[in-house]
Amino acid sequence: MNATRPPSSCAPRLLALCGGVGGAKLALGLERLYGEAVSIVVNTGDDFEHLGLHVSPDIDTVLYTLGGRSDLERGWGRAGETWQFMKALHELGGETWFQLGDRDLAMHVERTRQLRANVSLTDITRDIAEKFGIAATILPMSDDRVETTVITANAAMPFQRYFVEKQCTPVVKRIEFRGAERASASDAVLAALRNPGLEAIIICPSNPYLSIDPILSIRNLRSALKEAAVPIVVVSPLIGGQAVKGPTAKIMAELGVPAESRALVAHYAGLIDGIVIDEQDRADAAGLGLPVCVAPTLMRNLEDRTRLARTTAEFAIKLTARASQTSGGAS
Ligand code: FO1
Repeated sequence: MNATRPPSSCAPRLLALCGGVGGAKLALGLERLYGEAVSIVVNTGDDFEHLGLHVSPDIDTVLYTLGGRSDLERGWGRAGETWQFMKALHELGGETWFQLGDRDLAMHVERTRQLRANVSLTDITRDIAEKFGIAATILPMSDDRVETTVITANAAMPFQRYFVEKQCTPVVKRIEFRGAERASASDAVLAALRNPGLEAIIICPSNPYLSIDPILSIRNLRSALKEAAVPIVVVSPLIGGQAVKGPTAKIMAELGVPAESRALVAHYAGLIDGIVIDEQDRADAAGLGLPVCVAPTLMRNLEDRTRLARTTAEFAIKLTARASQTSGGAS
């Protein structure tokens, strides 16, 4: 029960695009502030089959984080985790490079069972979010498989092999989203984007190349974002040219892109109406050529998460006012 949460009637209806750990932090802030008025579209390009189980890391990071069950230290997986399954698997010579905690394992076993019974990932996720007492709507980007594949100098590998098994060391040549050309945004995602009450869309501070691009690679999702005709604001995952967590800056360097706000604006050109950057990058603001909100973007605790969520939401909605004024003709 969150007494502080305003009734959804006055909360702005928002939709967020979210990937891994960084994105989930802002998603938590949005959910704490605006509750059921928030829809979170989550990347599933990281999903993979492992040990005969379907694993959806970004969905689980959002479910555990908003459900108050995540391990805040690690950023992924569950709090209070034990590792008996991993120990027993190791004794059997099984693959243990991808750590599955005993409680986390239940999620993968139950999700896999339901997927095999032809329950959609969208319905499975909705059911778990409800069981976790999460007010926001958590939506996998698609019920079709899109597989983020990292192409390096001499190999093509599924995302988790690059990110976890290889610890992001291989040099990235390019990133492919296999299946994206055939994939469709889920009906639930399209309905959320077409909700007449939608006031703004927020791209969370996730890795643009690994966590947001898979979502944007789905053609009818990208077009629905534009057709929503509400401002789209990105929160930069960079602070002072560095990623807060993960390989964003390293990948940008390997792709020949400077790890700067300008490169981020260029990456999302034609899609975003504004950007939120950290105070450390205040000097960038003047040259970005679109509305900029300068605010502390490092999220160390729940208060940081809710403050950045409020700042970002209010910045985005104000842009709506500007857009509707201009579209309002002579006024
Ligand atoms: N990340 C790691 O660095 N090592 C792991 O062993 C690991 C296991 C894991 C299990 C379940 C899960 O939901 C996430 C897990 N992650 C692990 C994180 C995961 O690779 C990343 O959070 C995302 O895929 C990237 O955003």
